[in-house]
Amino acid sequence: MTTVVVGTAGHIDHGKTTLLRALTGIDADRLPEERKRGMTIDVGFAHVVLEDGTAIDFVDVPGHDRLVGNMLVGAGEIDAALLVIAADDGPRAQTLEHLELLDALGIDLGIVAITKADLVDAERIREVEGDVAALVTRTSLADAPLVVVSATTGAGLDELRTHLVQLRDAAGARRAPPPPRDSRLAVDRVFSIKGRGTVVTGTLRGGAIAPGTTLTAIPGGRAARVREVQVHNASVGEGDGGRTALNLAGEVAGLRRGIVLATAGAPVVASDLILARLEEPARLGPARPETAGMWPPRARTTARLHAGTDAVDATVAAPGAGWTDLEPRRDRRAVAAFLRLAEPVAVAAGDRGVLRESATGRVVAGVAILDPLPPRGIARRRMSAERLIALDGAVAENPPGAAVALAELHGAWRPAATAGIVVAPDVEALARSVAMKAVASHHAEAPDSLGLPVAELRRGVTAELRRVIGGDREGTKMAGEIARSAIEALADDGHLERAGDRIRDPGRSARSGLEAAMARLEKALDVAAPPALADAARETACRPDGIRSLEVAGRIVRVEDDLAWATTEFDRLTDVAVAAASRSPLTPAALRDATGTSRRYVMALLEDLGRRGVLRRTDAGHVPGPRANARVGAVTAGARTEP
Ligand SMILES: Nc1nc2c(ncn2[C@@H]2O[C@H](COP(=O)(O)OP(=O)(O)OP(=O)(O)O)[C@@H](O)[C@H]2O)c(=O)[nH]1
Ligand SMILES: [Mg+2]
Repeated sequence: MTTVVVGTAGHIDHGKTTLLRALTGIDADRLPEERKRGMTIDVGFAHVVLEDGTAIDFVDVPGHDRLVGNMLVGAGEIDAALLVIAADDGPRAQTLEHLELLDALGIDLGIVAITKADLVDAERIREVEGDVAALVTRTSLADAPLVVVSATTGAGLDELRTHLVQLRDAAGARRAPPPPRDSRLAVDRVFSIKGRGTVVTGTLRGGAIAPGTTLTAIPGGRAARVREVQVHNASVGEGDGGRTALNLAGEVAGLRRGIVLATAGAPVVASDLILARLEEPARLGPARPETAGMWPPRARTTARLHAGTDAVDATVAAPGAGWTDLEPRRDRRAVAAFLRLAEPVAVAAGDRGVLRESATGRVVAGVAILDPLPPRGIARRRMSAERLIALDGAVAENPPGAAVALAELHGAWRPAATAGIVVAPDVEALARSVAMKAVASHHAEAPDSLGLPVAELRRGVTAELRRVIGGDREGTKMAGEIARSAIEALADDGHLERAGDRIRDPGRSARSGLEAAMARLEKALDVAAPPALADAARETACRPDGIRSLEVAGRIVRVEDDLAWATTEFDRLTDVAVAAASRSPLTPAALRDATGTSRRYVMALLEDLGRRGVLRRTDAGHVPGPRANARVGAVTAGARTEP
C-alpha cells in the first residue's frame, strides 16, 4: 500500500509540532531558527512505522499568520489532515483560515485533535469541543473524528493512533492502483549534499521511482536522472509513494520548490491557462460586509493560485458569455472558469488548488483543474454548459481517466501532431449528418438531378458548423476544413458518391437513374407505332432489368420479343380495335387505317388480343371475344392496389 501523507493544520503555538513528536519521536522543526524560536517556519516532516510495517508520513506546517504560503506548500500534497486546536486557547484565526483552506483543497479525510488537555478542566474541554464541532461541520472535514489529547501526558494518544490507522485505510481504499510509469513528485525542498549533489524532496504520487529513472522538470522540460531514492532517511531500491527524497544528476540547475518532476507517462503539463472548477469557500470567519455576495468572483479578479507546492498569480475569467454552474459542493456554488496565470505551473486534470487573496488572506475559491490545456480562441465557443458539466463530472469521477474525457470534449481544436486538426466526435457527427441531410433533400427536390454540386454542399455544411463553433475568421476557416474533410470521409466510406463536381446518395442515384431510364422507355413506347424494343432501350439507356420491371409493374405490354407498347397506349389501341370489331368483323387493313400504323403492328396486336380473348378470330375478320371488356391497364391497376 502506498504510504498515506497526513498534514497538520492549526493556529500558531497550538501544539502541532509537539503532538507529532509525541506520536513519532521525530522533531519536524529541523531548522536551527525553528528550534531556537520554538515555532515552525517552513514545512517539516515526520513519520511513524506501524506494527504491520506500513508507515504514515506527516507534513508539519507553520501556524503563523504570515506563513500561510508555507502552510499551503505542505497542504498541497497531502491525503488527509490533522487539525490541532489547543484546549486552553480554543479555535483562533488560523484554525479557521487553515480549515477554510483544507476545505477549498477538497481534503475530506482527517482527524480533529484538541490538545493540551492537561492544561484545562473537563468543562472547558466540552466547551471547546462544541465550538470546534460547530466550525468543522461546515467544511469538507465534517465527518472527521474528534479526539482529546495531551502531548505532555500522553493522554488520548492511543485513541489518536487508532484513528490514524483508520485514516490510512480509508485513504488507501480510495486510491486506484497507479499506472506503473506515471509518477510525479512536486518538489518542496531542494538542497545539495557535499559529494552527492542535488537532493529534492516531495510527496511521490503514482507509480514507483527507482534509481536510473529519468524525470522531466515541469515547467522547464529539463531532464534529470535519479541516482538514489531515499525514504525515511534510508536508501531504497524504489520509492512507491509518500515522502520521498531523490538524489538527482543531469540538468538539475533551476530546480526549485513548485516544480514537478514527472516520468514521461504522467499526465502533468506546464500551462499558463487553465480551465478550472471554482468552488465557493466555506467562510468560517466573522461575516464581513465586503465579502458578502462576492460569489462567483468578479471577472478579472486577481488572486494567488496555490497548486501542489507552487503558487502563481492568476486572473479569473468566465468562459464564454457568463458563468456556468457546475454540480454544487456542500450546498455551495461551483462554476467553471478560466485562470490565466502569470507564469506556467505544472498541473494535471483533477488536481486541486486554492485561490487566495494574498493581501487579505481571503479565500477566493477552491479549485479543481478540469483542463490544464484548454482550447484557446474560437474553440472557447464550444464550451457549452453541457460540455463543461460533462467534463466536470468526468474529472470528479475519475481524475486519472480525465484525459480521455478531455480528448472527447475538447480534442476538436488541438492541432494534431501530424497535420490538420483532430475533430471531436460530436462535431464530426454533426458535419456528417448535415451533409447527408442536404444530399437527401436535394434528391427529394430534384429527382432527376445528377447530384448536389460539391461546392454548394460544402457551403451548406460550413454554415451549419459555424453556428456551433463561432463565425469569426478562424471559425469560418475551421468549419470549412471540417466540412471538407467530413464530405470526403462520407464519399470514402461509401455513404455518398462523387460524380464529377457533384455528390449524391449512391443508393438513391442508382435507383433514380434506373427509374428515369424506365420512365424514358415507357414514354418512347407510348405511341401507336413504337420503335423496336432493343433500339428504344438503347436509346433511353434502360437496362434489361428496367424493361423487366416495367413489364412486371404492368407499365408496358410486350407482345413480341422486340415489340412493346406502353400500357396506356396498348389499352387505347385495344379500345379502338374492340370498337371497330363491334361494328363489323375487323380486318388488318381496317385496323391499320383506324390506328394509323402499319401491317406489322396490326398483325402483332390482333394476335395478342386474340390470345387474350379480347377479340375472336372468324373467317370474316376479328369480332369481340369473351373478354372484350378486359384491359391490361385495368388489371395491373387492380393488382397494384394489393398489398
Ligand atoms: N502543557 C502542554 N503544552 C504543550 C502541549 N503541546 C504543546 N505544548 C506547548 O505549546 C507550545 C507550542 O507548541 P508547538 O508544538 O511548537 O506548537 P505549533 O503548533 O507547532 O506552533 P507553530 O509551528 O509555530 O504553529 C510549546 O511550548 C509546547 O511545549 C501539551 O499537550 N500540553
Ligand atoms: Mg510547529
